[in-house]
Amino acid sequence: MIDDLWYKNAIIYSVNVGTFMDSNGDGVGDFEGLSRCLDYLSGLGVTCIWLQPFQPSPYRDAGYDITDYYGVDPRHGSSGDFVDFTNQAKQRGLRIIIDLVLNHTSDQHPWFQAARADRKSKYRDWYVWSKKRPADYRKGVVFPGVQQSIWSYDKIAREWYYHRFYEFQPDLNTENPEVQTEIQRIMGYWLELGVSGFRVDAVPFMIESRMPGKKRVLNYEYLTRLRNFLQWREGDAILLGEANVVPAEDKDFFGDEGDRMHMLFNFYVNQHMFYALASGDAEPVAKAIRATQKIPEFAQWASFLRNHDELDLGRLTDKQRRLVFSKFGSEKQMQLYGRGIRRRLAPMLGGRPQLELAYSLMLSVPGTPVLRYGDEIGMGDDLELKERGAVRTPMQWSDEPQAGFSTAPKTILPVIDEGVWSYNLINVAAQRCDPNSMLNWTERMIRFRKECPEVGWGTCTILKTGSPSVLALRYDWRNNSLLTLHNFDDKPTSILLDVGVKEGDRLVNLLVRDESRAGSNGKHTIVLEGYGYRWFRVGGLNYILNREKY
Ligand code: TEU
Repeated sequence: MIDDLWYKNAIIYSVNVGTFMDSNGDGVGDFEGLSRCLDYLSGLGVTCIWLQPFQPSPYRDAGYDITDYYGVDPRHGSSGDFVDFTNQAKQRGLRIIIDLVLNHTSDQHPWFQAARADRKSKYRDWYVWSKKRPADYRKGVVFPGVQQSIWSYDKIAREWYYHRFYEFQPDLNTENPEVQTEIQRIMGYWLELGVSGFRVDAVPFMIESRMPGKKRVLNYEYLTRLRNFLQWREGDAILLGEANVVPAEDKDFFGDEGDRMHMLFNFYVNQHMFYALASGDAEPVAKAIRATQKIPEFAQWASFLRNHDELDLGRLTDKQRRLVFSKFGSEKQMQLYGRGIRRRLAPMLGGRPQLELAYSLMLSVPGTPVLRYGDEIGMGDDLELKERGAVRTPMQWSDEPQAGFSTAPKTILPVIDEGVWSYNLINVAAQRCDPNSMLNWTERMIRFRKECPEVGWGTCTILKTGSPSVLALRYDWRNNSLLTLHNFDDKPTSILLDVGVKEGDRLVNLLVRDESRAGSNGKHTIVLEGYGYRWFRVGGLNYILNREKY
């Protein structure tokens, strides 16, 4: 049954265990705490939780520097707590996907320790070495301004080792057959513990050939092998790839036959959505949707606004990027790595109307939405924290001390306790009681999104609106159609729209009790307020009754 493809119409929510809920008062979030929040998440409408790395780690890159792929960092609990958590999630019908960070390990990992200590160790070749410093040692750093090079000298090994990311994250030699077997073992282990798949970290880096001095080649075939292994072990598990690439490369990662990544984050549409929000111009985002539209039938985009990293604007033109910087991150301290903005969504966008517009847009572009914890209540950032730490502060549950996140005097990262983004003002407990809160609005929107499977499954057509600030998307799937409209301008605008229906046919507004009938020319005149948005069921009587049976 085609409807078994759960990831086509899921609501994914990304959680960092360490900053979500601390149950034992040590200042660090844990699995027991997260388990207690599962009713909150299922109430919000989430269907799949993406757990960021929780394995043992010195935590120099928020857990993306792992020292044991088969464990749980003791600060987050035990493996038993993890299994308890997955069981509780299962009780509520929630799926779990976890980060798979295999481009590199921590330099503290026993494999690297063995590799550096003994040239003859079998682990030596698990990493990438060079006797001399390669000439291009400064080329291709991922964190410019913070990271100096991609080759560092190791005094113990007395050779240079390769690292695309920080110097404490040596790259694994993923071409080594033993490393490949180990990767399968790691995937197999977590699948056996009940996860529904992996968010594959840094995919283009993970599959690159890294011989010093040689041309950079990407081994896409390896992705097909990962996929085959995954599917052999678990038929409905998925790979969600992190690959910030240009549209021409999408097919390499999805595979022509859809036999590589099931899903990829749509970084391209993401950046153009922010451009539209900053400029008021809908055309570039329409173009980005068009450019990423042709993907294999069973592949899917992951749509998102913000994640745990900087908002990377590297795919925009210099002019576009300058405009987004000037609107959403004009101060130097808001910018990062020369290409991005290290702010959360709410402070960047400034107001509730823009936030609603952005969220409604993200939920309605082709793909499956991925939300970032805290964005559902409009959490802020802390620019005092280093690099991407700014957007990683603990979840704000209530106005109790430490935002109800922990009873410890000191937490893993400080909670936001000052100014307009303080937990005293922005927290789940307060918003739960307020029918007009961001939280309740988000919950309602998620419900609509789930009731409109056309977005996850259907064909998307971009309609002409005659107004440069309005994006109109029509979705069709199994005799159901949906129309969404978004006005990026702060001023109201009126559009004349040919939705392709007969005279008198109706557009039923799903968000408020309202409808529009086509005029004698078969067209609809619709007035949108500044930052206005609409979701219409096309043609039918009642949007649920109209739904054809799957
Ligand atoms: O990021 C990998 C990556 O490719 C980065 O370019 C990313 O797009 C972003 O710019 C990083 O700020 C992943 C994780 O998302 C990131 O948190 C880790 O630091 C990184 O891997 C190393 O594991």
